[in-house]
Amino acid sequence: MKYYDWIQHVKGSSQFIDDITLPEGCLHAAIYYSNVAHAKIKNLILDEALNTAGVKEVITYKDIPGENQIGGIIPDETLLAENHIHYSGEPIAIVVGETIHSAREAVRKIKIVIEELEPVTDPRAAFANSNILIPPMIFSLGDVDDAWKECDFLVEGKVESGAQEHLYLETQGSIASPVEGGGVKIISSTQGPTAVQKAASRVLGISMNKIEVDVLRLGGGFGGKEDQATPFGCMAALAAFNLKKPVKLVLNRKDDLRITGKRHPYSSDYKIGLTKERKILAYEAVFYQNGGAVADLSPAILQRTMFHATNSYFIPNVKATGYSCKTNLPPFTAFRGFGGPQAMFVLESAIHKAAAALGIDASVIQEKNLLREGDEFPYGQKTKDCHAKVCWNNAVENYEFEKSKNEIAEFNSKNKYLKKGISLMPICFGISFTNTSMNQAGALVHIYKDGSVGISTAAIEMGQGVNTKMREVAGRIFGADESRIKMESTNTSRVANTSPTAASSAADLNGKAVESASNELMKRLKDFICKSNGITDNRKIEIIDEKILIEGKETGMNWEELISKVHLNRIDLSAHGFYATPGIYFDTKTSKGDAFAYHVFGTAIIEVTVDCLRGTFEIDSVKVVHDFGESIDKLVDRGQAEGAIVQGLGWMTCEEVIYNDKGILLTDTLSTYKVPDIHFAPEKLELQFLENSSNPMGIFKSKAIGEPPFMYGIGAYFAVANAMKAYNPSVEINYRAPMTHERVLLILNPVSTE
Ligand code: MTE
Ligand code: LUZ
Ligand code: MOS
Repeated sequence: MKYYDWIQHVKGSSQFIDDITLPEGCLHAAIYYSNVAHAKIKNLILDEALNTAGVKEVITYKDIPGENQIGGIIPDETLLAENHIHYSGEPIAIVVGETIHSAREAVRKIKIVIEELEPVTDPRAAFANSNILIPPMIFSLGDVDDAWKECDFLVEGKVESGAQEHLYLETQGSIASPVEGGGVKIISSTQGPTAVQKAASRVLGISMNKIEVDVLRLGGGFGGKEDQATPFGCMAALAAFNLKKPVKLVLNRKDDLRITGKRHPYSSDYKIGLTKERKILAYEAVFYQNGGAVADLSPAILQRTMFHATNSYFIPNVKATGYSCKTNLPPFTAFRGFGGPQAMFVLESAIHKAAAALGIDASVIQEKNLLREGDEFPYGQKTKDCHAKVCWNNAVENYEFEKSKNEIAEFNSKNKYLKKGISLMPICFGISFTNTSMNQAGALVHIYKDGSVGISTAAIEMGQGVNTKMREVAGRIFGADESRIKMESTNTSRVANTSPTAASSAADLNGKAVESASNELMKRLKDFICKSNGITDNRKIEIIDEKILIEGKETGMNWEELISKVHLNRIDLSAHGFYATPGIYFDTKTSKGDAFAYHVFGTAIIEVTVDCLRGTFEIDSVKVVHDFGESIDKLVDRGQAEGAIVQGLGWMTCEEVIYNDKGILLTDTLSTYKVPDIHFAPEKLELQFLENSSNPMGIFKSKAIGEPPFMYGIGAYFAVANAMKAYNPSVEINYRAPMTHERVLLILNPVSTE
């Protein structure tokens, strides 16, 4: 029987951090953080807080035994602010109390004397002051400067895309306990257990082997816990270490919203040049990434922006420049797509604007320029098994795009205020961490002597079904029933040096590690059967449905009997597997290389209806042809695609994170920040699995699914824009996302300022 952990979720029996039975004497921590964006700290007054009933300690940077440093890529991030505040939400002190109520009460009693400084929130303003987090990045192909002369049409413009809140259902949290020998065990809601372990080792000034990080599952991560679970793991560990007591730190929603970073807002400029035949000859883009106050993952995210500057299109002359700008906002971080969506929105905007100038449908330009087999990306890699065109063609034909277009034209001619719009959105997303060294994973597989199996990997289960896939991998190899296979928690003492579960590659990397360990165990089992039956060739042995077969004939022995015998014969029933993606590399000096194991392709068709009087709209349908390779589990993959699509639609059309010009988050509640719900979700969401797609680089020939479908959501922006143009052909689309109902209303009915 297949096992899906959502069965447990709906029964309420799955454990998250807040469900864990606390150890005796466990203390509770709350964070005191800044409510101004930029300031010098003159004095921190803790007396009243310390005198609060039940309060055990207030921890500041002065109490850190090791280094006050948790920066992952660049060491520019303190765990607790020292003398300078860089963003509103920046942690300053940790209050530890007997109850969460005493800790929170004491937080309110901390007083601070500051000298406020002028905050910068706009990336372009930061750039103008040379406030950049890393040196500029440039990716280029051909020569744009030569190519402009050859173009028949040139269009330039500016594009803005907003931040996005992860809104994982489980907020950030950790429980840390001191262990003998001066170490700590951290139970953390993190996508990156090794990141937590390494940072905690640095903060506590002890070696990594003294820190054990354990993760059962997350109530969602979406990138928000790739790097940003780390501070909370470290804070709980620091408190537990200093007070020699277990400490629980779980953020309430408001603190989580205010403290943690979100998807990076981008402000970009572009220039695009086309020939008379609608071929894109040249494209130049400059991306101003709003990085926030510290680097966090911004450099890696900016790099993925560069990689995806041309999305699913071949453009012979490209120049992409990226600046990661330092502002006084919380550090923006990983979020599904990891900078890719921001890049793709810019190019789609350029195509849309060029099409409008030419008086044609954007789909004409899109189709004409889709990637073909062997085309070169600006980073030098060439497409292989390129499915851009076949996905597009299947979508257009299977979903009758022309017919829908005509029906929409018909509808629009009959309705004055209600207008429909349609758009196509092709995607191409590279699979692999762009930092080659991160493409590795380990697995530890035990077969217990009763025939049951326990598997540990580096993968974190966060709702994406990676554990279901891991069980499928081992089950297929062992020929054993999946009900025998249990996925263990992810634990740094069982599988060490893990890359975060990210970049959509957990199933591939960890699946291949499980495959390798399982194959090793299978070899031992088969060798044993050979030996006890006087056979030399172990290829004659098979295990199917738990039955042991020799040359296709049943032996009468089953899995349980076999395992018991193997154990009595003193053969090791445990194996460690390891996988590192072969053949990938990337030279950061030249910005060239085969950075990705493969690419994922697909095309979506999106239809919307806009009420042009009120500005409200509905997403009528999203119809997709997506390249899943040979899906390991269609139910899981369909769920991933649907979830990603709705999240992408949300980013483009309803979710609006607002910081005021003082750098204060205004949308710090769920009544002011609108996330997609079932009413928002498209009335119709159709998904076709591209046929005859295989993928030698994926686990069991499947393709990664976690992030790519997010980017179909971009199409919604243009579907709404097209509906608005049907209402008023001269309307100026400003290419600022999200296109909320409010924005639609204001664009269609500009408010006079006179
Ligand atoms: N699905 C659920 N339910 N919850 C999540 O947090 N994260 C997404 C995606 N799907 C996420 C999810 C992100 S950002 C990534 S990178 C992938 O899952 C990671 O898992 P994978 O590598 O197993 O696809
Ligand atoms: N994380 C990372 C990622 O460190 N490198 C990546 O390339 C990446 N891509 C997508 C999501 N997370
Ligand atoms: Mo996903 S942004 O790679 O965690």
